[in-house]
Amino acid sequence: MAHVAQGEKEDIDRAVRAARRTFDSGPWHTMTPSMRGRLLNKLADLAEQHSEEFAQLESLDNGKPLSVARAADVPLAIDMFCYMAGWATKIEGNTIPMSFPGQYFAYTLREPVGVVGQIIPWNFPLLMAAWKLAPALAVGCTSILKPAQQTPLSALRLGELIMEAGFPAGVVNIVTGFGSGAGAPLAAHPAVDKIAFTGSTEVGKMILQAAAGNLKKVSLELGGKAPNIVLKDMDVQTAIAGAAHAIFFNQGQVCCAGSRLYVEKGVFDQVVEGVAEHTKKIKIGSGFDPSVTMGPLVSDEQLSRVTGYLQLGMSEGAKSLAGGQRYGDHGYFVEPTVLVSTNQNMRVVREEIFGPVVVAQPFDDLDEILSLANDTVFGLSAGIWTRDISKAHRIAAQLKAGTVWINCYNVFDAALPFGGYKQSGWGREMGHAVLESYTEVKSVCIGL
Ligand code: TAP
Repeated sequence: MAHVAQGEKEDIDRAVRAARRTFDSGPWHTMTPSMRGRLLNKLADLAEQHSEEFAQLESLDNGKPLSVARAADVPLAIDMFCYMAGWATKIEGNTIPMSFPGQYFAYTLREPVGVVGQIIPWNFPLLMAAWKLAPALAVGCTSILKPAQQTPLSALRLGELIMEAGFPAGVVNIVTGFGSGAGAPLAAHPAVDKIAFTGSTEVGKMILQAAAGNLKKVSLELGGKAPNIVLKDMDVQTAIAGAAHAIFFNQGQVCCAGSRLYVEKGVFDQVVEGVAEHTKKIKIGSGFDPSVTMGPLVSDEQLSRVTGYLQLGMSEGAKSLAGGQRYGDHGYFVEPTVLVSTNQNMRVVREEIFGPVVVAQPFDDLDEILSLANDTVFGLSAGIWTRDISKAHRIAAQLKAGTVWINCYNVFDAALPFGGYKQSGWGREMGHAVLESYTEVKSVCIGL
């Protein structure tokens, strides 16, 4: 489909030098916040003018249905640039009342952290680029962005629009390549001040080690194994549709996917059979076919990983109510799968599969569901389906997860922080929360 450069350590060195120079002494250094905001707005406008092209690139590169790229990836990415454009002029410090003996005037400044390395995955390539670049640029950082090797095309096209918008040279440096050849030297680079990573928990831990050399700041958005909890008072059809969307959206290749479905006894059979029935309505095929609602997985490697988990689940004693294997004999398609007869000790319940596979279990009461839901090393997201608003708030308060959706799922907004408890990560994306991870606070104290 396309040939893309395989960046190596020396390309990362050159990109970091450009980003460093531009941050320390280039035009970016002296540009006003208002101008930075205007550039971000211009980039959003350009991306909007090219939204159909971006949607097609995303579908071609990742396999996702074009309709999904049009409805989710592209508008959310554009919105992220617009939202962060507004923040560029609002990065403020405080004045601090002092109690130290004497008279002082003290204030804080919020300054850009500097040169940031940003490493992103393949599941939402353009959106992940926007989540990373927009806040970094709003506060005045410079960036070296490494897209995933499977899906570099939309980031490269975005790079062209960044130039067209008029961002000074060296502000955004996109280096395509592999994690080992380009990602690792970026994470370890002594002239990089911060690394922002989205991807697997396993690689997240490697990033931490690589960052230790110069103790660069680190933010991590990692894997998940989200509990999606259905209480028996919920309208069953709404719960079924919600549970199916929570796991099957984007072929299940979503870090916050509702991959553990817990249903209160009394409606368990109805809900899981309903989700299994729902899979028959999912049309699998090319992302460019308008009737298709589920595309292929991203790669051969991902296909092996997901089908490997399906075999493992069966060998552990799980039963499939729907799906359970590869779909067809060519391409990277997997049947949307509902596994029952599962328990907390199974690897399919404990590990992130990152495919269209949900594991379902019944529960008795609130105490049991809280203990099951929180029995995981992850803590990215969770879902609750109930008409009882008081129960919903009580459960939400006790879930160890960065995002809790009640009677909805996979709802994202540039203003709503997103990130993980426990091994799902450090720091938050989006909202004003993300600005903290791209800025340093400087205290200035003046004796009067
Ligand atoms: P990762 O290996 O975590 O890849 C994410 C990004 O990190 C890619 O750009 C990758 O480069 C890069 N990378 C890999 N090794 C690196 C290293 N040593 N130093 C610096 N950067 C490195 O994810 P994957 O291989 O694409 O997928 C593996 C599993 O991770 C999936 O099956 C899924 O479970 C999980 N995953 C989670 C997420 C989220 S959002 N939580 C996203 C993707 C995957 P390459 O271009 O070489 O891949």
